[in-house]
Amino acid sequence: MSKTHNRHSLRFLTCCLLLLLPESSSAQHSAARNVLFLISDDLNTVLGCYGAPGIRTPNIDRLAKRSVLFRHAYCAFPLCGPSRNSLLTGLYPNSTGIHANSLIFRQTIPAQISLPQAFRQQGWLAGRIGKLYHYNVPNSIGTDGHDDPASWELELNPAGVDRTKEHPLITSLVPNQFGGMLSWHASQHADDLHTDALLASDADWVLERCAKQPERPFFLSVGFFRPHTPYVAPQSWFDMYPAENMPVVTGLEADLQDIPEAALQSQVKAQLSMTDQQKRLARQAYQGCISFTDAQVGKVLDALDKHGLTDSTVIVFTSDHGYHLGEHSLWQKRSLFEESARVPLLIAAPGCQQGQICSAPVSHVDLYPTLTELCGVAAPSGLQGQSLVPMLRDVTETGRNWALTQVQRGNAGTNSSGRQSQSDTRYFGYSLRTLRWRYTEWDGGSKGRELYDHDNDPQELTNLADQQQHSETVTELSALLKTAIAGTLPADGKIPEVQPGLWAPVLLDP
Ligand SMILES: [Ca+2]
Ligand SMILES: [Ca+2]
Repeated sequence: MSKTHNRHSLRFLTCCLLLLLPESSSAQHSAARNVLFLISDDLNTVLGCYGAPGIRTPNIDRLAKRSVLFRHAYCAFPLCGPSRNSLLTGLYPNSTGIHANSLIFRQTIPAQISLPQAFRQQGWLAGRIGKLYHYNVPNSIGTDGHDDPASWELELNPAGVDRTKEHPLITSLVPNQFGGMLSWHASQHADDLHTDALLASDADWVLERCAKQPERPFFLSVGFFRPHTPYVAPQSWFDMYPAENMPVVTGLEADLQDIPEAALQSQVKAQLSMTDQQKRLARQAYQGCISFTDAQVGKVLDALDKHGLTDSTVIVFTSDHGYHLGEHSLWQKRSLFEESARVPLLIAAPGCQQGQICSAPVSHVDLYPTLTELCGVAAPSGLQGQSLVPMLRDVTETGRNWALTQVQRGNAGTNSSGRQSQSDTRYFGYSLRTLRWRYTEWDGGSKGRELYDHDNDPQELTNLADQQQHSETVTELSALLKTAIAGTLPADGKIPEVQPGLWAPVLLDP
C-alpha cells in the first residue's frame, strides 16, 4: 500500500469520525463530560455572591468564583411543579401542559425526552438524589414524590429527622400546615441527621463510584429540600441570624396602591396578619436554612474535588424559583415580581469563563440546550430555550435579551382526581424581563398591566404602565411579549391537556 493511499484512507476515516460526532462541536473545545446538577427548593438570590447583605453562603460563593454567575436568570413559572417540569423538559409550561403541582409531563406529553433522559439514552449514568421533579414538602420527603422514573437509572430518597421526628415540634402560622404555610423549627439534632445532609452524603457515595468507572460519564442531580417550608435546620444555623436583626419590609400601603389585584392573588390570609416579630422569626429561619443548605452544597463540591472529578464536570447550581419575604405584602412564590421570578444560576464549565458575571436575561428553559451542547449530547428537536454556551465563553454575549415568566390565576389547580382544572375562569399572567424593564400583562392586559424600570426602581415599587411618558415602551414591550408568548406554545398552538389514566403517583409517606 502506497503512502498516498494511506494518507487518503486516514483522511477518509477522519471524515467518517467527524460525521459520527453530534452536531455540536463545543464538546471538542472543553473537557466537559459529566454534569453535577444542584437545585435548591424555594431559594431566592439571598446569597453572598448575589450581593445580598448579612447572609453567610461561603460554599455557593466559592462555586461562583469558578462559575459564570447569571445575574438575571428567571424561572418559567414560580411554582415547584410547573417550574421543574419546564426546566427538565426544556419546554415552557404552555408546551408541557403543567401549570399546577402534583403532575408530571408524562400525563400530558408522555413521549418527551427529559434532560436527564437524553443523557441516559446516550450512555450517561443519570442519577437523582432528592427532589428534582415535584414533591409535596415535607410529606413526600423520603419517597419518589411525583418523579419520572424514565429520567433516571439511580434514585435515592433519604429522609432525615426533619421528616421522621420533628413534625410535631414545628411552629406554623396555621397548626399542622407546613408545606404551603410559613412554618419553622430550630432542630436540636446534629446537621448530619437532616435530609439535606443525607443527600450530600449520598452524593459523595455516588461520586466515589462514578470515579471508579471513568469510562462512563454521569449526570448526577442533587435536589435539596431547604429552604422550602417548614424551615427546619439545626439550632446553630438559626443562631447566626438573631431575629432582632432581621429586616421587615415597610411602606406596603403606598406600594400596594398601583398593583393590579391579579398580581396580589398569591397573598395568603394567615401571612397577611403576621406580626413584625413573626416576620423576623420567619426570616431568621429562612436564612438559617439557606446557610445550612449552603454547607451541604459545600460537602458535594468537596466530594467532587476529593474524587478527582471537578475538571471533567459541568456544575450547575440553581433553584426552582425565587421567593418573597414580605415584599409587596407577599411571601413565598406564585407572583410575577422579581423576587419570585428570579433564580440564582451558576454554571461552572470546564474551558469556560470563571468568576465572571453575565447580565443578559436568561431562563431555566435555556439549561437543557446548554448542558447537552457542553457535553456533546444530542438534544431532541423542538426545545424552546437558547444555549447559554456563548455566554459561558464570553459573558458580554446577550442572547435572546429577555426572559419570560408565567403564572396561572382564576379557578386553577387540580381537582380531586388530580386533573388540572381548565374552567373558563382560568387566566394567565405573563411577565417579560429585559435588562432594563419588567413588563407584565394579566389576562392579556384586561386584568392589569405593570411596568417597572429596573434602572431606577429595582424594588419594583412604582408601576409606570399607565404613565403617558412610558406609553411607547409599553407598546413595544407588549408586542415583544405577544411574540414571546406565541413561542411558548407547541406547534399546533394548543396547550396539552392531562390525559386521564396516564401515570399520576400520589406518594406521601416514606
Ligand atoms: Ca419550590
Ligand atoms: Ca407599587
